[in-house]
Amino acid sequence: MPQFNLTVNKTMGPTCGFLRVWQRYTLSANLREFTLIYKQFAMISAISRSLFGIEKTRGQTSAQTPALAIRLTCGIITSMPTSHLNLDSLPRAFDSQIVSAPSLHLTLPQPPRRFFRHGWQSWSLAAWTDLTPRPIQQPKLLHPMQVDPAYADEISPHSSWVAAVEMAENDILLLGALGLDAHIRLDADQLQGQYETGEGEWFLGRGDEATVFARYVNELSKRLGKKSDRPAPRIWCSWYSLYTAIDEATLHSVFDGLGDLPFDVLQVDDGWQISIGDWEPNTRFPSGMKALAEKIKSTGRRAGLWLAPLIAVESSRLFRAHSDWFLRDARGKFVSAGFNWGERLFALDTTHPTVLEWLAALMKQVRAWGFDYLKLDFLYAGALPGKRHADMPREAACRQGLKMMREAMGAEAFFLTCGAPILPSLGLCDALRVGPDVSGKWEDPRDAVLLYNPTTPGTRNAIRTTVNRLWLQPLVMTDPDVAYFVERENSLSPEQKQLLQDLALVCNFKATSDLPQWLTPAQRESLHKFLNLNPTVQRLSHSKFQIEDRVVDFSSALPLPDPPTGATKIRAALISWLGNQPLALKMLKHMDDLSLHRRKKDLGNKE
Ligand code: 9PG
Repeated sequence: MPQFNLTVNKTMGPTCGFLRVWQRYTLSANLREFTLIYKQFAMISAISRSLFGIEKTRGQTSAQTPALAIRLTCGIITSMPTSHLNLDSLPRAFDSQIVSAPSLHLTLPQPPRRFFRHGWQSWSLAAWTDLTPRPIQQPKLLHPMQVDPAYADEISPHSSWVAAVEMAENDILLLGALGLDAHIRLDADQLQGQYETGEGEWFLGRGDEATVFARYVNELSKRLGKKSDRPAPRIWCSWYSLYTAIDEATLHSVFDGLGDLPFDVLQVDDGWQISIGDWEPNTRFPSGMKALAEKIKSTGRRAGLWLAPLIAVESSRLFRAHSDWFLRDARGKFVSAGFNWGERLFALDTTHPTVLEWLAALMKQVRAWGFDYLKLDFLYAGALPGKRHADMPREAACRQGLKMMREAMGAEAFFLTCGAPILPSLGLCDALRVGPDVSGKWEDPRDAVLLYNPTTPGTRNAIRTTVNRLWLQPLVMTDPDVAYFVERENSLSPEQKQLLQDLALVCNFKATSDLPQWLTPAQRESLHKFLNLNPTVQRLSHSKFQIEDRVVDFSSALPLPDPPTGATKIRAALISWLGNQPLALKMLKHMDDLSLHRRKKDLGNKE
């Protein structure tokens, strides 16, 4: 098959030494017809002759090859940092095209029907949406924890690293960055990709959804690293039943109660530490962390631990003692990493050599305690915009911190990233949380409708984003969060619980937080069976999967609620205002703590 490889180098060469091409294009496609149109430059035919060895800018190849017309609009002026591509028509089966450019503008034949947006970090929304502007999700105080704060106020379709547009049924055009710090937006018929710092590669593909994502993934894996080949462990995690109300005695009784349930890892979540930033056991763990890991290992399982190593709360010893380790903005103010645990959060600067040493020492400490499954959370903090000790793009800085922690924990440790920017995690972690937290509720109407927030804990939010992140499966183990089997403290219908269990099977990543004390014999039996399942799974469409002989459809979780209108809009504004008041969030936390306390007392009575 005749193939054209077209390369415009950055420097034009002797014929036009004073000019530079601001972009390099590498184009490989099977062409029948091609049109190359150069704008803004009169000497172009001379240059095209000397550079590409083509006499004409229009031509034809043999009639057997698939039809393709590509119009390339190249700028050749030093000061223009943008590449323009006009893609009038491309064949369905399409050889991948890779373009290097700081910024890329693609003119589509018409505005697309739908847009695939990809959220920045684990909890941020990934979804196919229509083109109508989306209200800014609320509250803003939580933006650093939920979206890329650099783009939090964008209401038109936009996306981190990769976006896709549907031009017609099964006709998808994907634009995906192969480097970090890239963002894509759609403005009517203009799909625009932009690297924050310098030039980077872009992948461009057209075809059906599965094919274009598979090709993008293939290019990503060449650059960021391969999927780990170890088997996915089956995990019991303390978060979704006990939340922060964990203590040594309660965990021991849970670990004993799990009996012969086939878990590989028992993972202790948030609640063991003195404070976020001070990663030593608190007074509820008087025997210390080594003893806790020993207890887990005595049940024949691996010990897992949660930490959020890149953040600290304002009241932590770490923040007070080493404020110079924390990220600041250009004016010298601390950069907000969000608000949680009733406090403001700040981010460590992972370009600071002492911070990197501290992170490595922390990982070694945790490994020395005996934990070898590490769930590292709130990792977006390493990539927040700010002025760093070393001048480095923010996502490269985060990746450097992750790499340091991976090296310090050792290749034998299982590394799960959570609340993590997606591309910077690839090739470094074993598994990646690919959606928001689940909860015992399908959807919280306050968050979904009034705050227009698809990132807060809730089963629908978790399923929606996870299903839209399954394209990552060849690159990393995708963690969809836990599945539930209990009825206690849980309002999910049996069908909704089944969806979560099925999503775990699709992801081949099984975890639960269900307390053995809360499981009826029948529920325990179902959980046992589930943990031993290893079904064949086949994707039938975007939302439908064949799991052995059943067809499972996740489409009920995928739509996004409509933006508030009329009187609801007024309530929404009020709730948003409240959500931005630290005091209101502190009060909510206090109420949560009280109900947790009751839950734990109740658990004590049941034993
Ligand atoms: C422990 C938890 C669990 C859980 C993690 C993470 O405000 N937020 O947007 C927000 C989202 C998720 C979240 C906490 C806050 O949960 O995903 O599994 O480990 O931390 O605190």
